[in-house]
Amino acid sequence: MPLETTTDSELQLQRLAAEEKSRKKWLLVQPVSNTSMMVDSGTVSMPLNLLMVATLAGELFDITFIDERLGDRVPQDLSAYDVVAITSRTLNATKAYAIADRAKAQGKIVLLGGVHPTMLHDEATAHATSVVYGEIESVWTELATDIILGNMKPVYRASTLKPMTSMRRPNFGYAMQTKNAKRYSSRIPILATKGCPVGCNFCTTPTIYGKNYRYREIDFVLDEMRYHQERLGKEKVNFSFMDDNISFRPKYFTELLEGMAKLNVRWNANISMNFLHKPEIAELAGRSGCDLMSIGFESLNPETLKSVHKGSNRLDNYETVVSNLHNNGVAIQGYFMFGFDNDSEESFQLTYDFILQNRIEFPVFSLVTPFPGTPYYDEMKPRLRHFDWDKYDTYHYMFEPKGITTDTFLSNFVKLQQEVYKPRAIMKRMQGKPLNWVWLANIMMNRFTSKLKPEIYL
Ligand code: B12
Ligand code: SF4
Repeated sequence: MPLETTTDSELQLQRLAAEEKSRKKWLLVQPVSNTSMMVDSGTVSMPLNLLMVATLAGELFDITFIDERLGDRVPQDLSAYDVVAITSRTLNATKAYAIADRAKAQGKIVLLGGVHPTMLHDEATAHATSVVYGEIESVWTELATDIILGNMKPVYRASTLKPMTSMRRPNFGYAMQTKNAKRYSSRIPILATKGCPVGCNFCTTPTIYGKNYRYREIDFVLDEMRYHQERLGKEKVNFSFMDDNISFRPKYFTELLEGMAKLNVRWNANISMNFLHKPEIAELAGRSGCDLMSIGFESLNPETLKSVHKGSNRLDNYETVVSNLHNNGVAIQGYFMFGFDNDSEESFQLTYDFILQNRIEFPVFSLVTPFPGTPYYDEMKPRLRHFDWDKYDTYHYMFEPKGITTDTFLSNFVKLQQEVYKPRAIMKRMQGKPLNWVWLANIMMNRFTSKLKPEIYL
């Protein structure tokens, strides 16, 4: 998709908005999921996706912001609003649709956006006035104009993506003024890049944004960080990058980190390990304040990595990546997926050994989940056990892998988690590491995993 620059239609929208007698009232909703797993529990991260919607829409409309994960609930009577706009991933799609249906029945303009409505826009349009495909920024002028004129289309999909240079600084005020805002993590979500051309077949990003990789000017990202430092009156502010893959362009990534090193901030991010085996990158990450990197190791089986097109992962580099980061004081949240056709009983033992030997601080285990709309979903659809979106949370069993029976698989999956989070294993992985929230996460995981039973995954 090509990129777009400013158009006359933006000026026309401003004129239309100025002529409006009263500003339309929007209710923005982040629905809580129905899952029983530890997804929306405890402290939750501020939803940057809905905040970006609020920031844009708030320039022209009045906004009320509800995050159900904080305990707030959408009122039954929606007469105070003209537009009800809901964000949805697959795990909360059922919830999002129920709210959307209620709002539609009350005659509201209902907007559905986010990953799930984008991937399954035919399904979502049945519940909404309009579905927004992908990011709101690239369709905003057309969408806002149609809302003011009351002339809605079923789907808004951009033929060109806006450059990220035009991205607004998110207005956190919308989230912070909600009653239970103290349940938000103190880490500030921030975005430097969008997209990831690696092309893993189970991931939604390449399907939605193709091979595009866009980034903001480094000065804008650093300015946003400085703004929060001034607002909070301290240098050591914690930022959490929401990027799909912040390190895809080495030059951009290293320049950004050099800038951050001068600010004295702390940060964490999702990262692919394409060039993390280079010691100078890990040194720069540590120097620029990175305290945790979330890395998708996914599997220790080269055939599996090949089959999901995870070209950024080289098994030969795993240990080097880990030791480089550890040598520079960066902790690792390591993601491991199970349920691939190549998995066997041996896969669990291999993963356990890797985690213990390499002292991965915060291992996270999930079950392979083919998300609707991805190439992997199309491939696996005939073998999927269910289409209950509430269970598409990466913690439910989706299909029987070819190499192992369900019972053996699930009992090994439980055992692995319990072993990794036993006190002795925690000590082996964590001894000598800073006493911070990662320790706390391990203690919580010890309690959580000790109660696990294979049945909960079904
Ligand atoms: C950062 C991230 C996280 C963070 C922060 C999440 C948060 N608080 O928002 C953490 C680590 C906490 C997380 C957790 C999870 N995540 Co996550 N995460 C991401 C990631 C990499 C980026 C999301 C993001 O914030 N991007 C930046 C914002 C600005 O962009 P955006 O989300 O695309 O939003 C834009 C548009 O979608 C649109 N839009 C969004 N909502 C709406 C609403 C309306 C009304 C409109 C008009 C437009 C609109 O406009 C927005 C602004 O541009 C995405 C990948 C991706 N690109 O989506 C995965 C992703 C969303 N995560 C995923 C998953 C599976 C999870 C977990 C279930 C994992 C787990 N088992 O714990 C949990 C679920 C948590 C929850 N309750 O939703 C999947 C979801 C797949 C699916 N089909 O549902 C994704 C897509 C990755 C993938 N595998 O493909 N995640
Ligand atoms: S490296 Fe991560 S973000 Fe990129 S396509 Fe693969 S899973 Fe998606």
